[in-house]
Parts: sequence; structure tokens; C-alpha cells
Amino acid sequence: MPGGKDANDGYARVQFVGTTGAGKTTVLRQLIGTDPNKERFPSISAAKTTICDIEVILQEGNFSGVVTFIPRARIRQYIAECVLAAITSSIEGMVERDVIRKFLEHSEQRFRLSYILGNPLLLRESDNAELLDEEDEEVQGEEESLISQEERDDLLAALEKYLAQIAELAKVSHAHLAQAAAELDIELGKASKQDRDILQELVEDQLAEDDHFHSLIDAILDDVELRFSYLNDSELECSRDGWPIKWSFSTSDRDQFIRTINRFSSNYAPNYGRLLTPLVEGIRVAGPFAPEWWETESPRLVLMDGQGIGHIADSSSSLSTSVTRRFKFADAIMLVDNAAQPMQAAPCAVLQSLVASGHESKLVLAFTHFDEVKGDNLIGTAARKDHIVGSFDNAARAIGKSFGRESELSLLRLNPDRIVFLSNVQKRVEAKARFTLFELNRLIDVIMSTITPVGPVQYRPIYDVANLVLAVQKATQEFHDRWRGILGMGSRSGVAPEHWTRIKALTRRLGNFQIDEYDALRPVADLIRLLQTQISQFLNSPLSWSPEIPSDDSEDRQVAIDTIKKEVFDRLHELSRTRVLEEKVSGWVEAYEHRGTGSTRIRARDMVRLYEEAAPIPNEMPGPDANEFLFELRELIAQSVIEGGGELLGWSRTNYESVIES
Ligand SMILES: Nc1nc2c(ncn2[C@@H]2O[C@H](COP(=O)(O)OP(=O)(O)O)[C@@H](O)[C@H]2O)c(=O)[nH]1
Ligand SMILES: [Mg+2]
Repeated sequence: MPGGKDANDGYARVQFVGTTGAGKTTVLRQLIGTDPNKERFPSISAAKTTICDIEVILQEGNFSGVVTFIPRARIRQYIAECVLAAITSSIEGMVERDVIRKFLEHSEQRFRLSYILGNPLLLRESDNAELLDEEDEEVQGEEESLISQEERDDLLAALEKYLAQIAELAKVSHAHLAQAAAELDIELGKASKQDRDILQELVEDQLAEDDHFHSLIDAILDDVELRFSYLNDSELECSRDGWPIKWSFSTSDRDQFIRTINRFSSNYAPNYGRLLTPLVEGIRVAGPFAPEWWETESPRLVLMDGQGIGHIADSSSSLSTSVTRRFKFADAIMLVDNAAQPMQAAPCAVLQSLVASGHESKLVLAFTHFDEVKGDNLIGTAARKDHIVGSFDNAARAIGKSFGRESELSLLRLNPDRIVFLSNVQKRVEAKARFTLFELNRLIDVIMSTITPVGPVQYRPIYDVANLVLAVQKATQEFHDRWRGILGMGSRSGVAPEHWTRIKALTRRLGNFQIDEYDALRPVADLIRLLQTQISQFLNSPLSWSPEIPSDDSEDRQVAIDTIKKEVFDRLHELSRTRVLEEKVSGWVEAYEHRGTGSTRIRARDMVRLYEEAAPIPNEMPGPDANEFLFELRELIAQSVIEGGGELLGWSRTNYESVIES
């Protein structure tokens, strides 16, 4: 399990969630006590920095680290998508600077080739200080630059070669395109959006057949693989094809440790061309870290940081399963939010997900950037706090409207104990910063309080799973509506259609890599969210209670229902992944492989069919599938109710327990 530690070992596991740039990693640094200027671990910045999962365990002994890497096939795919984007932008007549950007920075996957291969714009400058300022002022510091002039020349030569090949491929594609456009009677440059889509499809199909395109990707992949040679072989574990899987390291020397581990998490521009950051899947670190300002024995913490919640259109978007499947491992779920723009779409989506899944009692809120909260009417700390708490209350009220009064109350109960305010935590917190020091200490106390064991469930809610049809109907209906919208197939959902290249990329992720999302396109997470939302409402109103009804707004009531919601949520992750992805792999591969004009529509129709099979609407689509799905869900919820300490109508817990024991 995440944390590498067992439950009940006195360690509090903290999962950091929040918008990209909110300050998650900054707060984590404060809790592990790494120096913001000298050590700078893990990396922070205004840009999207944390792209892998990072876990830090505060414990005695040596400093140790384990780094795992993204498999070769996925890296190759990222490279292919980057090269394709660069070629397309070149055909569209973008300036060189933009073509380079497309090549070196994947727009959706936060995969930055510039970190690994270098950035020609920086390398062409003999003195790159000026450009560095433009990149990110914070990536400068005391970190040493490892790259010699000779190496810089080599990097630049390789990059110029790749760019020349991209330009060459773009030229060939363009000629091909002009011919196709003439045949289709489309005037290049004046093409309508739909015509442009057709032309782009042609470019992709033509490149897929072009050996030069593939050998360019292979050359870049080889170049990328060479960067692993900076690692010490003895600590490296490789897969059969020689691609590194895992690297580990241990030392008692803190400086050496930080310097070494930073190679995997750094975004330090002077080392572009040598950084391994984009290849890293996860980093787990353990060691005698402790915050300077914490006076007693070092707190026992496991801190889990990861990619922020980017690209959320509105609070009804689904969070990635990589975030939600960790909820169950966490004792505290720390929502980090920027106090200067509090409670926007992403944090609200987090609140909704926590409430629906019964995890809201784990919530701790940390508002960073408190130093930036300003306004004519915001004089004094109390007014500034009130202003932020006000926006939290509004979010809680909005959730109350759709999830019920109990949910609203349980969120409101978090104030004031579970909300902290932090000023200037990106810097070292000096003794005179009494307010923030007080809040940080309070934060640790609050986190540690989350591992106090709760007593056994007092009250048992009783349900009748025969009443689920309506909930499942609503959820599946909404799921199909949403995806018809995304696929541009006409829908009432109001969801905007996505560009076909993104849909195609999604089918590739699902079919070839068994990854359940592409950017914010998340069918597996959507199905989980929609089912969980409906089922949580079903669970909010039990038929009756045993041995007696708890009072309406009592915490006991909430605890009992939440326990069952958590069970459901956990199981829905498996069910949704199995039905939408694992049982449909060949269907996704087929959907991806359609080529030629009109393939976009064929692909969309394929997907609608895959979704209908994965999550049929009960009673509306006659046939055994729909019922089988409903039965499976009933079974899942019945199990969750029992495991979560509830009861089913016409069923006795005493009998069940005696059967289990015998
Ligand atoms: N002024 C101010 N800036 C902060 C504070 N906390 C974080 N930052 C800055 O916010 C930016 C994003 O922080 P980061 O930890 O990388 O965000 P993450 O994406 O949530 O991990 C960085 O530039 C930090 O220096 C704060 O309390 N005050
Ligand atoms: Mg971060």
C-alpha cells in the first residue's frame, strides 16, 4: 500500500490534493523541513512542476530513495505525439519558436522533452541568463549546473538535427496535403474547421506510413534512453528490453542524498538536457526529515504529493482515479488552496468527491498565499480569515443543495479546527512569523489527530437494494449523455464536443496502454463519479435503523453512512475499470485504428457502443446486458452495506456473522 507502512503503526498518512500551483509541494517542504534555497526538494514553481507521485516518510535512520520510471512504450508514444504536434504546427505556418515549443512540451501530458534533451532557445544563447528569467525565476538557486560547454554543443547539434527533420517531414506532408486538398476541392488556407479536420486526419495517416517519421521517433527515444547512463548501474533494475524500471539509493549524508534525488524531481533550467524528471513515474523517499519549527519529537508522517488537479472545466468534472483511489489509504486528505482565489472549480470538485465517497471527515484545508489576501474591506487577520471561510461556506452550501443537509453540516463542522492559513510558506518561516508558525504547528496537531481510532459503529442503517434501479438509471443516463456530448453526437448534457485528435489519443491510452484517461477525458472516473453520486443519495436515506434511529444531525449517523459509502467507492473503482477498460481492450484498440476520411464518426459510434455495453441503462435498453449490470451493482452495494456495518432488508447480521465465523 502507499506509505510502505501498515495501518495503526502510529504514522499519519497525508494525501495532498488541490489545483496545480496551489502550494501543495510548498507545504510538504515545510512539513519535511527542506531548505527552500539550498535544498529545494521537492521542486516547486509557478508552472506545473510536480509531474510524478512523490511520497516522503519521516523516519529515523538513513536517507533512502526509490525511483520508478515510465515504461518505454509510453515514453515513445509521448515522443510520437510531440513530433506530430510539431509537424502539424509547422504545416499550419506557426513560427519556429512555437514549433519548438510543441516539440519539447506535450500540451496535455506535461511531458517535457526539453528537460531531457535541452532547449535550443537556451542553448543557442551563449549567455542564457536573460532567457532563464523568462522561464521561471524560481528555478534558479544554489543547484549546480552539471553541463559543460562541450556537452551543450552536442545537445544543440542533436536538437537542430531533429528540428530539421521535423521541417522536412512537414514539407512532405504539406505537399501531400496540397494534392489531397485539390482532389477534395478544398482550398488550403481557407478551409472550414471541418475540412481542416479532414486534412489533419490525412496528415496523420500519411505520417503513420512514413518510415522517416518512425525513425525520427526512434532516434529521439534512443537519445532519451542515453540519459539513464548517468545513473549508477548497480542500483538500477531494468526490464527485459533494458529500459530502467527502478532505481534505489541510500546514504547517511543528507547533502549527497538531496543532490542525488533532485536529479529526478528537479526543473532547474541550467541542467536541461540532463534531467530525468519527465521519465519518472514515482519517487518514494524516507529519512530523518523534520520541520525546524516543530519542537518535540519528529512527527510520524507519510506525505503523499502528486500531480495537481489541472484542466477542470467546472466542479462537475471528474477527478482522476489516480487521486480518488488513494483516498482510502489516507488518514488526512489535505486540500491545499490558494487563499488569494479561494474555492474555485477544482477544490469544489474535491469537496464533492469527498462528500459523495464518505471521506469528508478526513479533510483538512490549508489555505496558502494568505500573504496575498488583500482588499479595502479586509483589514486585519480576522477579516481576511472570514473572507476565506465565507467562500468555503458557500461551497459547502452548494454541496448541501445537491448532496443533502447532512453533507453540508459535516463540511461546516471542519471550521475552525480543520482549516489553517499560511503566509509566505515558500520561504523559510522565521521566528517572527508567529501567526504562520502557530498555524503550521496546529496543522501537525490536526493531522496527528486523524489517526485517533474511532469506536465501533453504534447504529446500523438498513437498506433494500431492490430500490436501486432509479439511481442506476439516472447515473448511466447521465454518463451516456455526457459522452454523446463529448463525442459530438448530439446530447442534452451541454458538454462541449472534444477535438477528434484528443478522442483518438484517449482510445490509444485505453486500448494500447490500459491507462484510463487522457488529459481531462476520463470515462472510468466519470462512471465512478456518476454512480457514486446517485448511490450516495440512496445511502443517505436508509429504510430504517438498528437498534434505533440516531438523531438527524448526529455524527454517529454520518459515520455509519460514510463507512458504507467508502466501501462502495472502493469497489466502484474496480467495477468501472473492469467494465469500461479491461473487458473492452480490443474494442478500444479497434476504435483507435480506424483510418481515413470519416474515421472520426466511425470511432465515435464505436465508443457509444462500447459505453452502452459497459454501462447499459437498466430497463431502457432491453436485453440481458442491462440486467446483468444492475445485478452486479446490487451485489456490489449489498456487499458494501454488510462490510460497512449496515444491514439489508430481510437479512440478519447475527446469522451472517455466525456463518462467517464457522
Ligand atoms: N506568496 C506566496 N507564494 C506561495 C505560497 N505558497 C506557495 N507559494 C508559491 O506558489 C507557487 C506554487 O507552489 P507549488 O508548491 O509548486 O504548488 P503545487 O502545484 O500545488 O505543488 C510557487 O511559486 C510557490 O513559491 C505562500 O504562502 N505565499
Ligand atoms: Mg507540486
